[in-house]
Amino acid sequence: MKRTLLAAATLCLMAAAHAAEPVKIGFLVKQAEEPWFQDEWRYAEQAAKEKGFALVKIGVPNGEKMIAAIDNLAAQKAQGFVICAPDVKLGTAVERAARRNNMKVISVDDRLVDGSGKPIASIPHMGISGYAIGKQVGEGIAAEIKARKWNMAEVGAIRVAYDQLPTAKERTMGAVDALKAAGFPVANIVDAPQSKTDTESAFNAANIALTKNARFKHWVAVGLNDEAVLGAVRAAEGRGFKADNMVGVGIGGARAAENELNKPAPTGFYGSVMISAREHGYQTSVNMYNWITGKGVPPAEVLTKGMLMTRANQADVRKQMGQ
Ligand code: FCA
Repeated sequence: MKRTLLAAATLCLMAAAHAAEPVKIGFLVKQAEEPWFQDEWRYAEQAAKEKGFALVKIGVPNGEKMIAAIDNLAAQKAQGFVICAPDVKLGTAVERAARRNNMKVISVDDRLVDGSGKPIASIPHMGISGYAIGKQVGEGIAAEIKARKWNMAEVGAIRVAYDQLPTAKERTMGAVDALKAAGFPVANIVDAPQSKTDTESAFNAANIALTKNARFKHWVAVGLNDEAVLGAVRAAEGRGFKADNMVGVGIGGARAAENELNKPAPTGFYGSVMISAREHGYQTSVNMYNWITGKGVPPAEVLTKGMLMTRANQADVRKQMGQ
């Protein structure tokens, strides 16, 4: 009897000690300078304040820095981390590093894959529904082409491409499919592969596409995010295609898009399908906190939605997206 009581008491003490251990969560992102990721961090901070855990934000621009960051988190006694890795093919390395350090891991935005390119099912994921959101981009552009009464034969479409990232391919192919469904000529769609997912690389890629296709009177542009489309818009501007002759629709809706849509005069950046940095930053952090504290295992996969935001409806869209 005594021994049972003692054992029970010990168990209670152990549980209490465990509960008292401060929760520390890492939030690792591939491009810390991008407004989208800064927003995710901001919302993750909000979760940290509300739930009372420590948040460690680290930029991980390459594989080496990523592994160092994970090991560093372990040394700081973090129990888990949320990650958007610099390359989805690092999936197995991420899983191994987490396991080695006895940490939990959730991926955000970019789904991690194994050596054969298959999503790693044991890592819970929150991403966007890339193809559906891409379709919203294409539909928005098609509607604008119609509203402007452009002859589609005279319109070129730039697909700023980063096909090694599955979500990027899904997004831009969704956009292309929507354009095709609206009767856009396939032969007028030009691929512009970017070497990195930033504005400068998109600018360079779009410039080449524009040079090679001088026959078009108007242009439209799609890409994986606002930065990609902004690059194409700037390149088109450089060649005299301004707001009247260019319709670019991005994906994201963070500060880059906000700045552009609030310039006194419209630019070729017509709009952006806004996605939820709040859900990606806040909810993944809360899911991780709940997982660590035994309150529940995160859903295996969540795919979030977007809304087309233009100059005309931006205030309303922000409100509806809770941002
Ligand atoms: C990817 C892109 C980011 C953002 C995010 C949701 O990681 O690179 O710009 O769109 O998905």
